[in-house]
Amino acid sequence: MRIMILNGPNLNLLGVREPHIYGSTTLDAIKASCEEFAAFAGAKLSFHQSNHEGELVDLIQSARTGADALIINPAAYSFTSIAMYDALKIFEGPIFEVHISNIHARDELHRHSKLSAAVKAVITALGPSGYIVAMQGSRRPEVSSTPPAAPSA
Ligand code: CA2
Repeated sequence: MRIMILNGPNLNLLGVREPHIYGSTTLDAIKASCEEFAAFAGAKLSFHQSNHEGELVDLIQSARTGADALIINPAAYSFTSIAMYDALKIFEGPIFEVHISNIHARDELHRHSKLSAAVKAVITALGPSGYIVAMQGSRRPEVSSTPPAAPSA
């Protein structure tokens, strides 16, 4: 099982700014715990962060041949990126969208992810452990590779 984890803009600053919203765990620490779980589960992990939408689109496209499951915290691009939505729709394996904070309890700008309609599951508000929950989910036999139907409107 090959798992790719993608992180969007500003997540490189986790643990450095706004700990009251995003906690004090750094992205390096999240990466280390994901690597630890991957070793335990016998999965191959690739872990990335980018502040650039096009680079994230390239990584999602590369997952078509390089990963069996995709876990993505798109950060602010959750709320804006049709390009990432289109790229996610092309990936055939299960996709998990992770948010560290509770996006539903945020202001209007941060509440509605455009990408959720293209993913298998959304894990929000569990803090950094949301990444591990997503990794566990990606290994569940009942998680089919069939993406949900696109909304009609
Ligand atoms: O809760 C999450 O994981 C988010 O995806 C984080 C995004 C936010 O736009 C989403 O609504 C929810 C923001 C990531 C910005 O990360 C920062 C880290 C430290 C300091 C400032 C921003």
